[in-house]
Amino acid sequence: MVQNPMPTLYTHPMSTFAQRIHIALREKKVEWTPAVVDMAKGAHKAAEYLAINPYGRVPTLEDGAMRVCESTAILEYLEERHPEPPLMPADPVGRAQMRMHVKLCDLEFAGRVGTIIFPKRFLPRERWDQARMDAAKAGIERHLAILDTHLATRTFLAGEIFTQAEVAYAPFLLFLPLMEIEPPEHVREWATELLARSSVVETRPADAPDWPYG
Ligand SMILES: N[C@@H](CCC(=O)N[C@@H](CS)C(=O)NCC(=O)O)C(=O)O
Repeated sequence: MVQNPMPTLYTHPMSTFAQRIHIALREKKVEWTPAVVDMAKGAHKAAEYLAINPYGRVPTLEDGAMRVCESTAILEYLEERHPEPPLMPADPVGRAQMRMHVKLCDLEFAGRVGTIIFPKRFLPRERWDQARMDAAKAGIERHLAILDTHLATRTFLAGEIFTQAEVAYAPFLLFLPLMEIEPPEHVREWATELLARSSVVETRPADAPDWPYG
């Protein structure tokens, strides 16, 4: 039996979390096989996919007998499997900073972005929970102010190279215009640069808004 040497990525073209993996695969020039999960038809909650990822979410990466879900764990796996070009600083301090920023992205930013953009992208207005969306927007603005102070003295979040931290942020920064959030100065400069990177441009969801802050 011929073994498929390429990893399979369970994904969806509109998924922000899956875009992280598409960016990393392009940065690292890793060949992969797509397996699009038809989320609009509920395929992510069907038994066949739940056998692959019991949480019914994308992305999931399958590499030989190995299967891993959770986008940030997949990014770490790809880094170890394909270390070149690195998406991680070389030194322990830079790596700790990068991991901190990846975690803060999920804790302070990505979830709140989802709270706003999921209804805006996929639900009729009468089903929006406006109070919850407004609270999420205020939380995002607080977080971006903190990030702005950090970015005032640097080009990238950690180790002065484009890392997994930028990969984690990019798909969510793309939707700032849809959320009507104008980024503060240093976040704007950083985001403008990283959103223009070819790996990000080539993996943009079709409905991502234009970036008016460049
Ligand atoms: N923490 C997960 C989040 C993944 C996630 O929520 N993916 C969305 C698509 S962007 C999904 O599959 N949602 C379906 C659901 O939650 O039922 C990760 O980092 O991979």
